[in-house]
Amino acid sequence: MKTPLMVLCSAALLSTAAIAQTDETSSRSDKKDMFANLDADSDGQLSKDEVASHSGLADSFTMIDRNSDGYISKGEFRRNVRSKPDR
Ligand SMILES: [Ca+2]
Ligand SMILES: [Ca+2]
Repeated sequence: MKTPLMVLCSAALLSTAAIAQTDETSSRSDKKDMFANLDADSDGQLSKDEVASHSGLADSFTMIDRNSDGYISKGEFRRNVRSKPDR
């Protein structure tokens, strides 16, 4: 049974999600820019050559490349940047 309360709840959830998404987007855009800047050939992955200019990424390349395909995908990149202590 669908009650108006249900609709209100989902609307509230949706707006909360929208707010959270906005916050996340602002902090995420930096990482996205960084990824895009490093991704010289714009294939959506970072090769070792592409991260060579970024010593932090180059040093931990094999660690970031979780599936060991020789490339850092956006997901791998994002996970690394997020879990990395900011020091
Ligand atoms: Ca690339
Ligand atoms: Ca990979």
